[in-house]
Amino acid sequence: MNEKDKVPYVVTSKSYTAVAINCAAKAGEWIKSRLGTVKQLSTKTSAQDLVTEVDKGAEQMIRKLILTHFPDHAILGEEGVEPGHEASAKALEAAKNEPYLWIVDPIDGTTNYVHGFPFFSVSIALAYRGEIIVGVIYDPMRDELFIAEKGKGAYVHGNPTRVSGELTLSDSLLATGFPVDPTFNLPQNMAGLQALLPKVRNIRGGGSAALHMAYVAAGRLSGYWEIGLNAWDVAAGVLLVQESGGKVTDTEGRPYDLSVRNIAASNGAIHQDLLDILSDAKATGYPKNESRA
Ligand code: 2AM
Ligand code: CA
Repeated sequence: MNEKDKVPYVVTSKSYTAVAINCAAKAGEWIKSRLGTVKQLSTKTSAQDLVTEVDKGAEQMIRKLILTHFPDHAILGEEGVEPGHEASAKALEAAKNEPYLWIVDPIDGTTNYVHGFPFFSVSIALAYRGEIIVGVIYDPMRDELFIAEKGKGAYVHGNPTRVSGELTLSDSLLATGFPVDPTFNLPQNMAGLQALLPKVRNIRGGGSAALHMAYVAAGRLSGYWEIGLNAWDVAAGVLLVQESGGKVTDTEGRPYDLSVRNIAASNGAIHQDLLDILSDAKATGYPKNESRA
């Protein structure tokens, strides 16, 4: 038996995107299949525990599949990290130097999932040396699979996605998310809402950052901003928006990188106007006069 024969069997396909799609589709179907069960069981034990179980199960499923194909790759998943911004920043710091890093949110929109509000998704991104090269977001309720590959475009149902054409805020439909932190993020978000609402067509808060990003990519939303997020909420969506001709920065206009928590994504045309209003309203999510380190 020569040396080669001792190497454990590894599927040799190097199609990162195919693996991401397979993971998102499998996890999405499983999550969907548990939706009714969660509601039923939530009266017996805590609904939160049960969802945590579904989240964890989906993430385990995704981890196993990724590692079957790419045993040397690193994985940063929402359920593998302790709650809180500090822990997630630490986990990201530790993972950032990995050449290949998968960034996984098994259920983005967990609150919606608990309540049976059908707006949640599986989000999977692959970064190579910090640059996102694949992004996949799957909405199992609508069976919509959003796919982006760096330099190769973005697609839904195999059709190219394109950001919307609105040129002004007054014609724009925006989305945001409502952060729970009452001391800093929530008041900032309220200030942003108050400043923007009279200037746009309307604002939605769907409850899944990843799907909001996918909707910006597909031209269903003109723009989206949210503060206090983590890499797994938006990484796949960032590539979708960029590959659909849109723009993604932090809320103060700096280029996106994996450590950005305060995000602005748009069709490009309205981007600066959106940032200006957030800035004037002191609603960018950054402490005054202090940009992120
Ligand atoms: P989740 O459902 O995976 O938790 C909704 O505004 C967005 O914020 C969702 O993408 C949601 O992701 C995320 N989110 C919910 N609670 C959060 C928290 N405490 N900190 C950061 N992001 C949160
Ligand atoms: Ca999430």
